[in-house]
This record gives sequence, C-alpha cells and structure tokens, in this order.
Amino acid sequence: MVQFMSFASRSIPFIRLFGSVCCLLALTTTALRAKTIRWFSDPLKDNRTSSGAAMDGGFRFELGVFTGGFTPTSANTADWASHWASAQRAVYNESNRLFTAQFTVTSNASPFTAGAQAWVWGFGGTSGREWILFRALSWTWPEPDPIDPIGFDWNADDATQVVLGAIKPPGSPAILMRSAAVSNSAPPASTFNLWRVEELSDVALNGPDDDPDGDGIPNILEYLFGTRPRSRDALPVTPISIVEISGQRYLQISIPRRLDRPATLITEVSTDLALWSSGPTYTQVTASAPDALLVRALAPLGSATPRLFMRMRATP
Ligand SMILES: [Ca+2]
Ligand SMILES: [Ca+2]
Repeated sequence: MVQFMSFASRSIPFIRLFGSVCCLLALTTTALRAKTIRWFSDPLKDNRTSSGAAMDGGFRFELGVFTGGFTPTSANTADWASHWASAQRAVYNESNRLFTAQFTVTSNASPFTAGAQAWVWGFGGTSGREWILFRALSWTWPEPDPIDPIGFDWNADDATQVVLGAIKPPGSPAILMRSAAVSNSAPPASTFNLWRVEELSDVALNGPDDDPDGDGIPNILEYLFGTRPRSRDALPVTPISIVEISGQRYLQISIPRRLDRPATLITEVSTDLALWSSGPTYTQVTASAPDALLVRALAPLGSATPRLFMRMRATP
C-alpha cells in the first residue's frame, strides 16, 4: 500500500511535465507554419503601356487566384474582376521602375487552396484599362510549411504564361513588361480610402476636397476620373449636349468615371448659378456606360427655362 501511493505521487508530476512539453511543441509547430512568396519585377527595367508610355505610379499589381474554375483569356476580360481573389496588392514604384511585395501564406482557406494557379495582374492608365496578366508554370499556391517556412521568389522575368500584355516582347529586348489595352472591362475595385493610402499617405492635403497638386481637381475627382493627385492634370472633359425628345430640348451632361472607383455622383442644375438643385425631380440618368454616366435635366429648355447650368459633385 505504501509502495503504490509512492508510485502514484511520483508519476503525476511526470505526466504533467510531459503534457506541458507536448503543448509547447504544438504551439511552436503552429507558429512556424508559413510559406513566404516574394513576388516582384527586377528594378530599373523598361515597363511600358500599349501606347509606349512608361508605366506610372498609378499602376497596381496584385497577386491572386481566379475562383470557381475560371480561366482568364483575352476574350473574357470583362469577367476577370468578379472571379478574382487578391492575396496582396503592390503599388508600382515609378522611380525604381518595379513592383515588389512579400506575402506570407499561413493557411489554404479557399480559394487559396494548395496547387491553385497563382497569377500576377497589373492594371493602370487613366481609364484603368491597361492590363497585364502573367504567371510561370511553377507558380502554384503553396501549403504553409512547418519545417521550411522560407519560400519562393516569383520574378516577373520568369513568367512563361502571359494571357494579356507581354513579358520581354520579341523585337523589343529592352522592355520587361508591356501592358495591353482592354475595353468594357474594369480592374479590381479600389475604395477611396485605399486609393488615398496608396497615393497620398505622406501628404497632409489628402482629404476628398483637398487639391495638393493645385490643378483644380479635388482628390475625390482625381480618384473618380483616374488622374493622379500629385501631378497637374487637365480637367477631364464633361461634354454637354442638347437632346430633343418629343419636340422638347433638354440639357445633358456626360460624366467620365471609373467603375472600379465607387463613389456617389450628384448632378445639380441651376438657372442662376446661385441656387443648385439635385435629385429625381431635377435630373435623370439616361445611360450608364462603363466609362461614363449620361445625365439629363428634366426641365425642358424654353420660355420658362431660357438657360440652365449643370455641374457634378462626388462623395466617397
Ligand atoms: Ca488635384
Ligand atoms: Ca492631378
């Protein structure tokens, strides 16, 4: 009896100690399950748009996968954004002419399942419709690894599968990346706050109504139009026309906008440039094209309204 008690009292601390070591090992293993993807383009390369202009700091590059078995082609660009899952975004560095980022994979939550094809999608230009999409055959989504968390270098220079645009295009040996123009297609969306962080994080005048480059276009409209907030741009054209409906003449304005830049647009009308009115009593959206909104005044021009002015405002 004495011997049994003695055995039990010695074994309990041992079991507890063993349990603690197990917990410690499990914690250590969990903490190290990772895999790092460094994805980048080499510095100081010649990267161009389809028109031959140098890529500017308005370009974004995203690392991600397409969902639901979607296969991107140059014919289905309008459907890319709705099937795209971005893991990380990098802003193109205009000074060093590169993009670079590092993403740490810590899980394989859908759609980032092990073995999924990984792509790099670059997009930019004033309209956001200069695109490039590429990958290498070896760029497949990895599993986080408890033993070897050091990962991969995915260099644009190694891309072999290029769906849109070109990598090291034949006949232009100096160029690394060249984007292609797409139509009727929007790139991944950017909220105003994301755009503000990417473009104006180190600028004090970064509110929607501020104008740090002094070109007369407030930041919210630079965002909406796709111009750059730190370089002077010409005010985008907002054509005004007169349309005739059932013998009546109406004022109509065309407002350029980017579908990937969600904002609230308000069109206002005035007869005296002092009192401005908006809403369904005064205006009507007559067409909503991917790159422009057409808005018509509801009051016909005539003896009651001999002159009319239209203007637009935007809020994030
Ligand atoms: Ca401005
Ligand atoms: Ca500007």
